[in-house]
Amino acid sequence: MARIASEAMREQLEVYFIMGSVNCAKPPAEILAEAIAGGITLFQFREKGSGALVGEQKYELAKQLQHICQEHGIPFIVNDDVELALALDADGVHIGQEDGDARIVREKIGDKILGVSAHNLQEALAAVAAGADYIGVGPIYPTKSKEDAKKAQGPGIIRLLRRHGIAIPLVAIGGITAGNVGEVIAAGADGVSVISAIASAPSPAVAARQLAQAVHLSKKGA
Ligand code: 3NM
Repeated sequence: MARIASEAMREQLEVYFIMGSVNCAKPPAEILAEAIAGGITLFQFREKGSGALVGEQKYELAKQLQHICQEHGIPFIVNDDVELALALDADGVHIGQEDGDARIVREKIGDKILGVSAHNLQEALAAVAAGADYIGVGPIYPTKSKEDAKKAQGPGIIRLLRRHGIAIPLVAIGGITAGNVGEVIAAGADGVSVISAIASAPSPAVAARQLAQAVHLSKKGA
């Protein structure tokens, strides 16, 4: 297996759905299946926050969600937990700045997809040097889905990273809705990642479809 090509990565980042059991008011498997029906392009299992599952229960949920992704050809990324990603032979790992050294994660996961969260230019440059396949930049807008989220930076942070030569695939995160997708794509993001816009929507399928349409429209206009 070779590292993912950056054009393929950019497409997979278009509608990147992230969730774990704490984000779901109904069974996570149901929400994921609906989100896939609506057109998400990538999924991240992020079992974090108060009340998050651990141990066997976390493993079983991950396995169930991975199976749904596999049935529909949606790559399955694991947040933070490299051992879980390797045990499941997941498609990739996403790590935050607190989750350890990206270079060490790259060594452990070989050619699997590596995503790294960055909040400023220095972190983004370090992520590129460590071998990230994409960078998650946020929070762009205020979010209630991450307990220790930093201050919202607005889409200007994406423009700043692009202006300073960060050319690898970038996905925007934090408070993204179909209504503000246009601004982040125009600023230079390849896609959007969301928790609540899909997981808390009355219809995850409709929400995913609206996000996908907004991304496609914005990319055409770009
Ligand atoms: N990471 P919502 S913000 C998981 O800034 C996560 O790195 C962030 O959830 C970062 O779409 C965030 O509900 C939460 O705002 C995104």
